Amino acid sequence: MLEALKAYDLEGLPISWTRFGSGHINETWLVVTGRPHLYILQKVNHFVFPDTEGLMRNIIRVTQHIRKKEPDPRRVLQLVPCRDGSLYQKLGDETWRMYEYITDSLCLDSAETDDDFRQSGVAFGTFQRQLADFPAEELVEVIPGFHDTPGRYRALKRAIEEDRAGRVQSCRAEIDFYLSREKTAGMMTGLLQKGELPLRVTLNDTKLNNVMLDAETRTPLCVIDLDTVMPGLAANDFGDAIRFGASTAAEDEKDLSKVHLSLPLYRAFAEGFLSACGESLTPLERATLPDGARLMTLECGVRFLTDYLEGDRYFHISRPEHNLDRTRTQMTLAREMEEREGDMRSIIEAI
Ligand code: ADP
Ligand code: GN1
Ligand code: MG
Repeated sequence: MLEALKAYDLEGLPISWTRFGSGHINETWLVVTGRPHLYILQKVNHFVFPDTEGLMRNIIRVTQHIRKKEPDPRRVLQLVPCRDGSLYQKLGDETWRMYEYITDSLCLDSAETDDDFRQSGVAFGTFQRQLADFPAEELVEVIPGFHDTPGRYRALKRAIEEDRAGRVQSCRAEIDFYLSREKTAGMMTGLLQKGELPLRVTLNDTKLNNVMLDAETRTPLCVIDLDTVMPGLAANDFGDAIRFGASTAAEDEKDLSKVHLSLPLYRAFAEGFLSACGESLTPLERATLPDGARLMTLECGVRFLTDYLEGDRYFHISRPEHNLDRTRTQMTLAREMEEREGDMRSIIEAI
C-alpha cells in the first residue's frame, strides 16, 4: 500500500492511512494529508476483475462523460493522476487507483429514513439518465454474464457437484430453496434475448453504500463503485438496490426474524428512481421492475451460497459462516418478495 502511495504527488504529506468502508470486493484506504486533504486509495480485486485495464478504461470513459454534463467535482468520481500522468498503476500483478475523497458526504449501509432511500433512488436513476446517450457497446464487459441468473445457477450446481469445501451436506435446506426456484431464473435474460427489453448502461451493483449523499442536505452527490459499469438491464439496477436497501436488516443479519421486505422503503426508492429516470424507461421495463427485485435477490443468494460451497474465495468474509448468513437473509427476502408480488406491482403502477 505504501508503495502505491509513493506514486502520487498529493496536496500535503500523508499523515495517516487506514482501511475504510464496508465493500466486499476491493481493498479501500482513506489517506489523509497534513493540509488536510483526503483521498481514497484502492487496490482493485484481481481475482474478481482479471481485466483491470478494461475496467479502468470503462471508469475513465464513464466519469469523463458525466463530468461534461456535471462539472461540480463532488458530483462524479474523480481519479487522481500518478506523477507520470497515468490514472492507475500496476505494481507487480496489483492494480491501484486513487480518487478524490468526496467531502462533506455520507455513505450509508442502511437508510436512516425512507427519504434517504428515496434519494439513493434519485442517484441511481440520475446515473442511468446521464449515461443514456453513452455508446454502451464501447464498454468492456468486465465480468461476462454478471447478471446472467441462469449462468449463476449453473455455477451453483457445479459447486454442489464439486463440494470443494465439504459443506454441501450441512446446507441442504438452502440448496433446496434455491434449486426449487431455478425455473424462474431465466425470465429477464429471456426478455433481453427476444429483444423485448433494451440494453442500457447500468451500474450493476446498486447497493445503498455505493451512493454518496450530501451530509447536510442528504440529497445525492454521485454514484461510486463504478467497477461493474457495463451494458445491462434497468430492472436489475432497480432490483439490486431493493434487495439491499429495502430490507429491514443488514445483508448478513444472523437473526432472520429481523429480516423483512419494507414496502414503504420499496415505494420510496421506486418514487426516487422513476422520477430521475424520467420518460426513458419503456412500459415493459417499468412493469418488470418488481421481477428485477425478486431475481436480483435470488441471484445474490445463489452467489453467496456458491461462494460458501467453494470455500469463500470471492466475497470478503469476517467470520466462517458469513456467506451462509448472507445466503439465508436473501432467502428470507426472496420469499417475502414472492408473497408481496401483488403489492410490489401495484406500487409501481400507482407512481
Ligand atoms: P467495494 O467494491 O469494495 O465495495 P467501493 O468503491 O464501493 O469498493 O468503496 C468502498 C467504500 O469506500 C464505499 O462504500 C465508501 O464508503 C468509500 N468510498 C469509496 N470511494 C469514495 C470516495 N471517492 N469518497 C468517499 N468515500 C468513498
Ligand atoms: C459486491 O463491491 P460491493 O461490496 O459493492 C458484489 C455485488 C454483490 C454485493 C453483495 C463486483 O458488491 O455484485 O451484489 O457484493 N460486487 C461484485 O453485497 O461482485
Ligand atoms: Mg461498494
